[in-house]
Amino acid sequence: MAERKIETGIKDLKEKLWRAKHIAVLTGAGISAESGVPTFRGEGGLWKQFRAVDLATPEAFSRDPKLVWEFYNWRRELISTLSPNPGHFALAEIERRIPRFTLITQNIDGLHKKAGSRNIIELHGNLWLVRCTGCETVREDMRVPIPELPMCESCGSLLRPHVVWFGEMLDPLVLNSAYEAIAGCDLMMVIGTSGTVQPAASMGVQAKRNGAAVAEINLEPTPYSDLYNISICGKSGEILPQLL
Ligand code: BJW
Ligand code: ZN
Repeated sequence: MAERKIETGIKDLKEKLWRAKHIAVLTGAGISAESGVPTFRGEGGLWKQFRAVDLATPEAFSRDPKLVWEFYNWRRELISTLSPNPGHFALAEIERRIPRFTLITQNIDGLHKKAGSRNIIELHGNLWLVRCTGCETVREDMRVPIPELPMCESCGSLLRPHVVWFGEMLDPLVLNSAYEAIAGCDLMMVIGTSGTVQPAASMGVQAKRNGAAVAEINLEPTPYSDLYNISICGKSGEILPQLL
């Protein structure tokens, strides 16, 4: 029964996908799970092991920047050894075959780019960028690990990860380009996100309100599954290649 539902979902999605002129995709931690990147919530999730308020807020960084850098250095070490999975590669292939394609990701791991995706909007920043807390300069920094308490070459202030923590605004230019894609697409795919963190969580519903068909691919149902046109329960690394 469940398998039948997955098959029908894939068939429906394939029909919509290859007719679409502009596709927007929103990805979350689930798309990288099969590469070995831990998700945030649920079984084995980072926020089961660590408290988000201690590690992913501006207050946590002001209180204990060394601890926060240790957390990001641990993730740099892990992610530097990992590779994109068939889900990432399938999205890159779909982008090559569709006239307009926008990939909006909440992930900071850089795996979509590694897989060959090009038009990527990183809502929550990037693990491999650092930002100066003084002069705001953003630089790529691939060092693993980054030395304890890294300082800005230009002004000597403390550097921080160029990511968006809880309570921080998303970059308005980045957010606007995501909303443009959501407003203009005829199909949106929402993949591997629990839909708990705003503003990303509402993007699928906004696309639907704007007239797009919305399809979800997730290991399990989410609070939005019934609102979308198609909901496929399964691993994105297994479902996405079947769309090609
Ligand atoms: C698979 C799979 C497989 C597993 N295949 N699927 C409105 C209402 C209430 C609160 C707010 C609101 N607006 C803003 C807020 C506050 C807050 C928020 O949303 N809080 C909620 C928790 C309630 N939002 C913010 O603070 C945001 N800022 C903002 O909006 O500014 C304006 C503002 C501020 C304050 C008040 C009001 C307005 C910023 C959010 C920044 C999030 N940052 C993090 C850390 C980034 C850096 C880092 O990585 O270190 O981003 S938190 C973390 O969650 C990370 C993720 O990008 C994000 C989303 O997680 P995601 O991707 O959904 O992962 P999971 O683990 O939750 O889910 C994985 C899913 O995959 C599951 O569903 C699995 O089933 C599935 N899965 N394997 C397919 N193989
Ligand atoms: Zn500086």
